[in-house]
Amino acid sequence: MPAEEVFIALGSNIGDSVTIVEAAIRALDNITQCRLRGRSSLYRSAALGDIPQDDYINAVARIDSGLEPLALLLELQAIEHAYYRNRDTERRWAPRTLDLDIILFGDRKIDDSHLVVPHPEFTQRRFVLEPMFEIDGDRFIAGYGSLSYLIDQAPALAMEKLDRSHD
Ligand code: A4P
Ligand code: MG
Repeated sequence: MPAEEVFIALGSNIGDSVTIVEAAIRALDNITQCRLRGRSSLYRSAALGDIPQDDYINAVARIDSGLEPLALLLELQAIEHAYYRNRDTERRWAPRTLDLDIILFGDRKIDDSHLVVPHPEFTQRRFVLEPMFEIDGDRFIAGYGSLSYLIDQAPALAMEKLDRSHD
């Protein structure tokens, strides 16, 4: 089966989030049948949601996946667990060590009890759209529009790009 292009959003707001997100991006390249093809800078963004919490470090990576979506999701959850994320005791929107979300998986539309793709909230999240734009500014997403259009429509969010001199 030919590899499919997948966009993955990464977020962390507990611990050394810069180091955690950088390590998670590298870990994506080690997933079986997957290759890292691109990545954004890191961004610091104000936490979205009702619970007051620290800023997030966010980024987006693009990989080629020879794995099917649910198999890739399991691999991503294994990476989350490697950073001690405790899913059982977390509330939605609560702070987390590492969150990996599949944003796009080729052109697929998936509505499974374990996986919804495109990610249902990606158009509302500047911390996903702006890093995607950095990787692939010309992208047109079928059923949604161009990334620049989506960014124009997205709610405002306090956010800054971190410099990449540590790369
Ligand atoms: N799941 C369904 N679809 C997907 C998908 N496309 N990618 C399922 C990944 N997982 C998907 O995930 C719960 C279940 O979602 C998984 O078991 C999987 O089967 P989770 O990560 O434990 O759940 P959650 O925390 O309830 O939801 P989610 O969507 O990951 O959290 P959010 O909505 O992403 O919220 N503010 C800023 N600035 N930056 C952030 O990164 N993140 C959150 C977390 C809140 N505020 C934020 C940020
Ligand atoms: Mg998640």
